[in-house]
Amino acid sequence: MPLETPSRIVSELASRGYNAEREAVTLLAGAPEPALALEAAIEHAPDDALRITTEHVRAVLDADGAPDAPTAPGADAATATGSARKGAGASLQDDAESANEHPSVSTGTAGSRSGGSEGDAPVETKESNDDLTAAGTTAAESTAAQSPSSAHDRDPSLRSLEIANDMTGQSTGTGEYKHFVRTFRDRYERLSGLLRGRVNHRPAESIQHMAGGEDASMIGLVNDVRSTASGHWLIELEDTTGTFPALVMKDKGIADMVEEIMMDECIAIDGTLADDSGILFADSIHFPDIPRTHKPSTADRHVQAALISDVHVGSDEFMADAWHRFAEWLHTDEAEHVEYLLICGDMVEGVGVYPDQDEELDIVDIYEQYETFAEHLKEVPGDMEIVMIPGNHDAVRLAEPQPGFDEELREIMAAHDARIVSNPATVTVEGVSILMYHGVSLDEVIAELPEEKASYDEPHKAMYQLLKKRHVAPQYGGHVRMAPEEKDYLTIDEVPDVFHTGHVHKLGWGKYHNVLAVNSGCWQAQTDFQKSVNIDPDAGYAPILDLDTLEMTVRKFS
Ligand code: D5M
Ligand code: FE
Ligand code: ZN
Repeated sequence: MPLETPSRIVSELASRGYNAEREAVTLLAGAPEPALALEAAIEHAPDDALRITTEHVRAVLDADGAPDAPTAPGADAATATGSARKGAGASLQDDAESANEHPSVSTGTAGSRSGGSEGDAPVETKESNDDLTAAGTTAAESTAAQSPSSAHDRDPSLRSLEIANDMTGQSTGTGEYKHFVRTFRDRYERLSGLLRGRVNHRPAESIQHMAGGEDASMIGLVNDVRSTASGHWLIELEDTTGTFPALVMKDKGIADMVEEIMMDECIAIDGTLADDSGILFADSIHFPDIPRTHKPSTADRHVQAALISDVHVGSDEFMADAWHRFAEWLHTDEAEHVEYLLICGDMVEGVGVYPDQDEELDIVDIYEQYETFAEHLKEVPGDMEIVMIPGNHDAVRLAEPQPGFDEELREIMAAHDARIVSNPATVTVEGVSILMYHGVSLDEVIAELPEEKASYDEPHKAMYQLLKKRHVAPQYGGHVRMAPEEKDYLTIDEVPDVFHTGHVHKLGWGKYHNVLAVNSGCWQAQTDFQKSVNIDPDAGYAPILDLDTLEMTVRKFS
C-alpha cells in the first residue's frame, strides 16, 4: 500500500498494533520513502513500544541516507499474531515444535447436526428478540417536547465504581513464540482449575500409561476436532504433558455438544480407555461454565446504567441525530436514575480497518474523529460516570487484550473524566460486576456454531457460549488477534453479574445461568459492507440496565 497520506500511515501503523504521535506521522509522510521510513521506525522502536514517537522517526530519518528496510518485522505482539495461526495455541508443552506439527483442522461444526441439546441448555429469562421496542418508549417523541435541563438531583457520594482486570500499562508480551506458550499455559491453569473438581482427571502422559479398559478423564485445550469417515468425532486435547485423543460416537447423546466446541478452549472429557489404551471413548464432555447457583449482586438503591457501544463517529453512517436525542434524553427527568454510561468499544470509525473503508468516511483524520467523538460525549450530563473500552475500530493495538487509549487520546476525550480501561475489563458499579468486552470473537462463535446456538439475530446466545467457555475469545487465529501476555487476560475468572459486548451491531439480551448478557447495538446505520452480507444493524438504541433489579429496558432514539 502506498503510504503517501498521514491517514494511510496511521492505519498501517494501527494494523501493526501501534499508535503514533501526530508529529511522528507528519514526519513519516514527509519522508522521501514513507514506507521504508515506517518500517525502520518500527524496527527502531523498543519491542514493547505501543506507540511510534517523533523520536523513533527522527532517529531513523537522521541516520545516513534513506533507511534500510528491516530484515524482520517488528516484534510487536499484534504483528506476531498474524502469522502464528493455531499451533501456537496448541502448545502448552516446552517442546513447542512438536505440537506445532499438527495441522489446524477447524471442523468443530462441520456437518452440523441438530437435535435435543444436553440438559445443559442455557436458562433464559426474558429474551430480547421478540420485540425490540416492547420494553421502552420511543424517546424521540418524549424528548422532542422537553428541553435538555440537567436539573437532576443526584448524589455522587452514593456512587461506587471499581475496575478490575484493566491491563492498560501492564503489557509485557513482545510477540515472541515462547510468550504464546506462556499465555496458553496460563489459560490452561486458570480454566482447568474450574474443571478439576468435576472430573477425576489425569495428565495426558499418565493416561498413555494406563491399562486398557480403565475409566479416565482428561482436561485440556482443544487441539483438534474432526469427524471420522464413519461420522464419529475425534477430539484431541492437550495439557502441559502431552496430547491425547478422545472419540465421541455419533450416537452418543453428547455428540450434540461437539458442535459447540471451539479450538483452543479448555474442556474436560470423561470416558473409558480402549483396550490398547490408545484412545479414550468419551462418555461426557464438560465446559468450565457458569455455576447454575450463581446469585448476582444488585445495587442497594434504584440506579441505572446505559450500556452502549459502536458509536462509529467519523463514519458517513454515524447517526448524529439519534445520538443527540439520546444525549438530550439523558438530561430529562425520565433519565434521572441513569447515572452511569458504559461504552463497549468502537468509539470512532477509525481508518483503514476494512478495505475500501475510506470511501465511507465522513472524517478522515483519526484524531479529528476522536475530537468529534469527544464533542458528542460532552452532550451527555456532566455528572454521569463514564467507562470506556476500545474496540477493533479504535486507535489502539488490534490484538487482544487491547490496552486503554494512550495519553494523547485520553486528553482528547478528557471531558467527564471518563474511566478508560482495557478490552476486556470488569467494572463493578454499586456492587454489580459488569464484564465489558468489545466482542470481535462473537463473529467467530457465530461462524462456527449452528444457527440456533449463535446468530447475528440473537447475539446474546453467542455470548452465552463465551460464558460457558469462561473465555471471551477462545479460538485463536481467526477473527481475533491475540497478544501473548504473561497471563491470559481473556479468561473469565470471576463470574460476572452482567456481560456487556457490542461489535456485531445487533441488540440482544438474555440470561444465562443468572448472568445477564447484553449486546448493545450501535449508532451507525447500515454500511455498504453490511448491506452486501445482509447485516441489518440495530442502530440508535440504548439498553438501560436497572442496577438494583438487573432488569433491562431499551430506549429507541432512531
Ligand atoms: O463490526 C460490525 C460487524 O460487521 C461485525 O459483525 C463485523 C462485520 N463487518 C463489518 N465490516 C466488515 C468487513 N469489511 N469485513 C468483515 N466483517 C465486517 P465493526 O467492528 O463495527 O466493523
Ligand atoms: Fe462496531
Ligand atoms: Zn467492532
